[in-house]
Amino acid sequence: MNRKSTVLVLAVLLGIAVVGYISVMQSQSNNIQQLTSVEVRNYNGTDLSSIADLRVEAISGTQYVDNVTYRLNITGLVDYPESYSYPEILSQFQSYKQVVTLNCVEGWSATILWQGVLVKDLINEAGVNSSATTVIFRAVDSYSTSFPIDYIMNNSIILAYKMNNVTLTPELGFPFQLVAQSEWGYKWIKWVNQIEISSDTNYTGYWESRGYSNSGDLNSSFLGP
Ligand SMILES: Nc1nc2c(c(=O)[nH]1)N[C@H]1C(S)=C(S)[C@@H](COP(=O)(O)O)O[C@H]1N2
Ligand SMILES: [Mo]
Repeated sequence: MNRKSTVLVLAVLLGIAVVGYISVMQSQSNNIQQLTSVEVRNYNGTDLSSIADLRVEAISGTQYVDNVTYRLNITGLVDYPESYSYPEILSQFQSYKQVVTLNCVEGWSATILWQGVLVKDLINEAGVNSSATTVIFRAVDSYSTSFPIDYIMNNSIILAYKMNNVTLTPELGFPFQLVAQSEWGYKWIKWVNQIEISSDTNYTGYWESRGYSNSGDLNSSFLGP
């Protein structure tokens, strides 16, 4: 064998080895058996509520979102409008966990371990224009709510896909519920399918346009300004 054909044979052998290695790794990962996740009730020493304790609040009943056709659209005053599938959100963005208490104006609350992606990561990826002042969230049931963009940028606000380690159920907002920390429950929009970057500082969401405080601050009355 001359030198050229020796190199060729070695290259072919290397190729076979690489393909073999990849298929062994793939078959190993295919062997991982996914078990149903169990709800956690304590996290780093904090007792958690059960997800069964949450009262299901919904203006038009439970929304059943098809995760095959579902898209999360990032629109408005952005350089690159985005349209993500559910698996794209879970695989392309860093995941975060945080224990936060949801307080409904009706007087109940629930302390939950939330897991999801940061809203600021999503909108930074789309490129926010300097004229933006407001972030409007919309959901499949036509519910909406909004926040000053500083609230989203200066806090680690999570768009959650798991509660107490369990994937959100349709009742609890599958695929995503906003974890609007320090805000009343009506700001915690479920079944989110659009995030619009806007310059409309007077935008009022579903409950806000029916008299609830637009600031939504937990430390103030929800009937305030
Ligand atoms: N899309 C949508 N999101 C919503 C609502 C709604 O009616 N539609 N209700 C809100 C209210 S008033 C509360 S208190 C919380 C309750 O969340 P839970 O149903 O997961 O307990 O959801 C909020 N998010
Ligand atoms: Mo609520």
